[in-house]
Amino acid sequence: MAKASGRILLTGFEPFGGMDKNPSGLLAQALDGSEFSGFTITGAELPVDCAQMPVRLYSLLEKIQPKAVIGLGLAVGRTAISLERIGINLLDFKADNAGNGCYDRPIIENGQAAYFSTLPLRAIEKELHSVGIPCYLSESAGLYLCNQMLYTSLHYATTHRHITRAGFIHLPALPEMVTGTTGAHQPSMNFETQLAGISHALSCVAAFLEK
Ligand code: PCA
Repeated sequence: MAKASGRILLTGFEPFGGMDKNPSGLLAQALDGSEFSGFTITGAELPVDCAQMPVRLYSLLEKIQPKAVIGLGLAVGRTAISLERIGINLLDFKADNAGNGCYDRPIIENGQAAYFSTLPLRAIEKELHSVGIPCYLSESAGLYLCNQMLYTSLHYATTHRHITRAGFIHLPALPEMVTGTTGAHQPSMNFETQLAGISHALSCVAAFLEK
């Protein structure tokens, strides 16, 4: 049997909301070029701008033609790595980095209400727990850019059959983000643990793509 090959697109986001870092963008950068079961990771950072984010995402998807796409994002307050189950066709937020606000706005006009993630979520959960990394399945990716990225990727995958798996993973804040004056009392996870967690998630996805 020929060895599996191809690309997995791993995106993260730039910092937003007045924070000076975003672990998701740092992880996408750190994992760019790495290999899992014959699949090469293309790591890229997306803007926190609801108009520009899809433009950048579509251009990456067209250029890279990945077999799977995994979005990463920061959700301050999450206690563990969270595997999002569902992306919904709705945006509702006050301001992104470009100052855009959205109120009760569909992501895709007349698009279906929601899509389920097609990542092997239970397998990823099991794998992370087996190596001692806290993680859980989450029922809401919010109504901001991360949900937009998740819904947009799953919608794209319905018409671009080369993408067989798509989904989104939210990350807790980094310790240094919650030890200043603003983040006190928030949970955190260090970068090395997040990196190990996302690496294990990528091996799981690559193993599923191989089948
Ligand atoms: N988190 C935000 C958008 C960018 C990010 O990293 C979110 O949860 O929607």
